[in-house]
Amino acid sequence: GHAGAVVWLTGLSASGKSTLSMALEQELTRNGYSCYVLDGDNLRHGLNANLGFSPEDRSENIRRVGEVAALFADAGLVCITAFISPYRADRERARGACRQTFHEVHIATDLAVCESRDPKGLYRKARMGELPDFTGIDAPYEQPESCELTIDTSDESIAQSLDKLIAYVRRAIPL
Ligand code: GGZ
Repeated sequence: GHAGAVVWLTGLSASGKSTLSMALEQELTRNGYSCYVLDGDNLRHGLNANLGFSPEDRSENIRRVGEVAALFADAGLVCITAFISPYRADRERARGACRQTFHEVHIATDLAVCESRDPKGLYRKARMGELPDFTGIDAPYEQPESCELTIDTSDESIAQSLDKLIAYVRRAIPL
C-alpha cells in the first residue's frame, strides 16, 4: 500500500484543475491507489457553505480544506484538492497542516487561455463588471514560488497533462 498524501492543485478558474483532478483520481484508482477529491462541489456546498469570495472567506475556505485534506491523508488516502487557492500564505499554511505529505501542483494555464475557454461564462461576466473580485481579473492570483510540479495545459492535451501528473505521483507516492 501507499502512504497517505495530499496532491494540492492550484490555478485559475478554467485552468483545468477539476478535469485533471477527476482524471487523476480515476487513473490512480485503476492503479490500486485509494483516493478522494476535494473540490468546490463537495466543500463549498456543505462544510464551507457560509463562505464567499472575499479575501477573508477564501483564506478560511483554504484553511478548512487544508485541515480536511490532512485528515484524509491521515486516514491513508491520496487526497487530491482542486481549489484556486490564490494566496501563497494560505497554501503554505495548508502545507504545514499536511506535514511531509504535501505535493503542490501549479496548473499554470495562461489567463488568456482560461478566459477563452470560459466554460461557465464567468470571465465574461467579470469583464462586464457583473461578477466582482474574480480571480485573474480584479482579484489576485499569487503564483507558487516553490511548488513540486508545474503543468501548463495551454499547449498540450488533457492526456499529456495527465501523463505528467501520473508520472509524478507514482514516483513521489509509490505503491
Ligand atoms: C473566482 C469564482 C468567483 C470569484 C465564483 N473568483 O470555474 P469555477 O467557477 O467552477 O471555479 C471557480 C470557483 C472557485 O472556488 P474556489 O473555492 O476554488 O476558490 S478559492 O480557492 O479562491 O477559495 C468559479 C467560481 O468558484 N467562482 N465566484 N469571484 N472564482
